[in-house]
Amino acid sequence: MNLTRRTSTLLAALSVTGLILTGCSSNEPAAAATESDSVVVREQWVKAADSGMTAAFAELQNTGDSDVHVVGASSPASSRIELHEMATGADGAMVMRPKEGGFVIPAGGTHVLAAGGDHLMLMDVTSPLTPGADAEFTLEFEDASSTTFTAQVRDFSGAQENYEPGTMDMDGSATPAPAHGG
Ligand SMILES: [Cu+2]
Repeated sequence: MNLTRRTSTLLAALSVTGLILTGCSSNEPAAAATESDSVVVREQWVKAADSGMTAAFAELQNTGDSDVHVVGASSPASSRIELHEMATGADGAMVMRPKEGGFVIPAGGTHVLAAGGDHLMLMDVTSPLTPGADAEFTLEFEDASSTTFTAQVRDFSGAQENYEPGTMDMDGSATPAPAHGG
């Protein structure tokens, strides 16, 4: 009985609080939402590397009702980061290249960054990224807002990307990890 009464008192208190908050916000103009307000980053990770180039991946969810444009990225882990996509080159081989206009996270949808697809390309790793360590990343959006996330460094031999300025190709071993292979 006592518990029930305490629970209903608590619920009543919460309802009153809710009413007060609702009352306040309805009297004020809607705050200008930034693109970063709509973005949820999950499943983020970065491929281990001692130096040179590597890639970071994540699922970028857009909880808002308009598209979000990712126009840049940065990290203390790399002196430069490019937004890359995979495309079929003139010779039929898959090549990776900077994605024109960056990534679009569709309204109410998710844009997946994954091996063999769009990815964050770390062009010049500043210090060894060892498995289990964390690296911080910042995504920059078209409206100049940004969001920061921490990605875990993982060992991943499934996608060996070859990147040479001028050729930018990815060899044929770019298959899913053995655990997911068929
Ligand atoms: Cu790349």
